Amino acid sequence: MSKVVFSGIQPSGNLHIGNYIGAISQWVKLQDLTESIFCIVDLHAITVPQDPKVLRDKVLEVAALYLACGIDPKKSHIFIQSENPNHSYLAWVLNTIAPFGQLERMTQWKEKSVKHEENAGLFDYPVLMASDILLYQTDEVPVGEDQKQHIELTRDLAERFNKRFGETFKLPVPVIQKETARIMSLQNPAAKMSKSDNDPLGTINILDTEEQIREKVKKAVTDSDPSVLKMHEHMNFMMEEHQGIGNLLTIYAAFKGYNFHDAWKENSDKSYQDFKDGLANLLIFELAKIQKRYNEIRNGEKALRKILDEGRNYALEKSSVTLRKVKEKVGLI
Ligand code: ATP
Ligand code: LTN
Repeated sequence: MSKVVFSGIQPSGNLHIGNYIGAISQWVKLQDLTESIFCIVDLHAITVPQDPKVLRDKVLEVAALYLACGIDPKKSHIFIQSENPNHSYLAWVLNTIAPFGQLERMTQWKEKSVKHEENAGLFDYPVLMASDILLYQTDEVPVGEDQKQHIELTRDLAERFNKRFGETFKLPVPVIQKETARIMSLQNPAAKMSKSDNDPLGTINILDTEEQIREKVKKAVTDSDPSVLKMHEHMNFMMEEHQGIGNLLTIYAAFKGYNFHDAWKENSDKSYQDFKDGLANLLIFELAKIQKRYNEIRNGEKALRKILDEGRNYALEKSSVTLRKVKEKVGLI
């Protein structure tokens, strides 16, 4: 039996190259080898304020981007979280065994609760995420580094439940790529590239125009020392001491399909300006391919809706098997 892979992205803003490199590009590789389920997690997105009209459109945008980036509906199942009520049902049950103190220690909660108005949904976010994963008896969860803590919590909740009520859930493991787990902001290389960054120059979105990409790469922070690119070839050192330039090399490597060292070798003789010109051209070329496919998919939304309907039916059927077990164990029938 093949492994089950589950992952998701919130439709809470514009998808950026960090989401693509850290998450989606891994999914594309995994879908050939596993039973893959990819979700658009709209219930998570509403834990911070969203404009309802924009949210509705963003859900379709993210779905179309999954496909445009290479998720193949013949190999993977794609669905919208809120169309499968089993997720919120299991979240409620898991809430009753989730330790308050552990939820308080979640980094994402600490960061988001100061940025936004606190609400119980934001606090409970990781329990809903655990439900997403556990409902499908998931083996592997391909994500960026920032989600590792949430998957540890998911495992803890599964173990607690299994111990208290008997074997019910499989324990999932995170799959995190070493070199590309954390793409940093182009303006503040100490912070991760993020949909919710207030500085638009820090983030390159998958649907950015050629002009936007050129401007953002041109203005990206590099280093006050002009010889860094020539002198330092080791990724760990670069990411610790010269994060700006190390991050740009990581992005270059990801879009070329190289490792960090090969990207360094190809660019080490260049000035920052020439390297940036090459990086901008590469991003424009690669993102244009995704954008072309994206526009075709958005122009044929009936086909997209059909893929999402099939995904929802599959998700409902598969998750209902686990939820039935949970209800029986807890005494809810
Ligand atoms: P937000 O700012 O709204 O929290 P985000 O940009 O951090 O959003 P998410 O929707 O939280 O993006 O993440 C979707 C997936 O992309 C997750 O697997 C996450 O780990 C990964 N990811 C997000 N940002 C990066 C990044 N900068 N580098 C690598 N992976 C990332
Ligand atoms: N919390 C994740 C999004 C997310 C997710 C999931 C990822 C929700 N449910 C299940 C993997 C598996 C985030 O903020 N990136």
